[in-house]
Amino acid sequence: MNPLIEIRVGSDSDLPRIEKAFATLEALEIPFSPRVLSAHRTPARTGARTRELESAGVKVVIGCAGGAAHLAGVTSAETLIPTLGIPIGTTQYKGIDSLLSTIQMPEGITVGSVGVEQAEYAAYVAAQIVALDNPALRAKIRAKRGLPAAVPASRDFVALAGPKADKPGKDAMDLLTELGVKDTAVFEAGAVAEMEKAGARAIIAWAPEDGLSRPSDIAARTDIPVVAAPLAPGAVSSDFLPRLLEKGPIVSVGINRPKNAALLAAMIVATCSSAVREGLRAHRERLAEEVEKKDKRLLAEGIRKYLEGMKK
Ligand code: RP5
Repeated sequence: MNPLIEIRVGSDSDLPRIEKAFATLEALEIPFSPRVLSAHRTPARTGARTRELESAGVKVVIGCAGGAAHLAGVTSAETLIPTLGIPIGTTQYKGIDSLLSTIQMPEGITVGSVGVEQAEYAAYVAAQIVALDNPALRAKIRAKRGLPAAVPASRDFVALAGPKADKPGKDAMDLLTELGVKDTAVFEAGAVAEMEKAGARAIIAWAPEDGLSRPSDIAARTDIPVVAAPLAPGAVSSDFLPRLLEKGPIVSVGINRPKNAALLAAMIVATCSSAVREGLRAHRERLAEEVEKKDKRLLAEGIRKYLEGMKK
């Protein structure tokens, strides 16, 4: 059977560190393909394989690397299938370097990261995405996770889970609509049964500093993939993201990136919807055009005039 999930590592030294991901997918009998593809040492091979993923029928890709952990990010830049990241622990920084370089993506290109070496959680989130249109697999995952047996039907719908986040919530909803996910709604964080009943294919859970456990509390009660959207008005302590990602299975986007949470949710929906996939494709093209336009203007105007223009 064709692999539905590709797990790529930056070095084979990463393989033993994420053994639980392989064990989890084997137990669920989900075909996966492990690859050694480095963002830095084999960029051409990595890019070429990434561009093949969609036509090869891969539904989710997981990038796993340590230190300057760019593998998941460069993967996401070249595909529209959901990209998850597993940061590997490092001796000097205890993996916070890997976590930050995996998760803190620029707006428009998104990675859903688990915590440092939380390989089992990454495997579960990937499995849950793959299972969205497969009630038998959903039932198997729900049984393994100790969730109620009834499998709710899902549709092209994204749930946004409280607390109220006005501007980020509006940004996320507007982008989801633009991408073709027309059906979205806001729920109280505790209303997990309602989110299931509504048929959500993904849940975006806001995580302010005083609500860091909210996404994992929701995920503990459902097999719908949960994307955490951390929000912080200013500087945060270095354990902000590790605390958010302590429990799973959840993935998170970078801090104050509600649009990246929406993008990842749309990518999850797009695994079942060609219309949303087309919306993502058009969005990606527009994003590239905007940056190209800036580069061309910079080349034409030179640095001084460009900087002057930026002050206006
Ligand atoms: C990263 O550098 C790899 O993903 C790995 O975590 C780390 C060390 O790689 P090796 O020196 O063991 O090849 O790119």
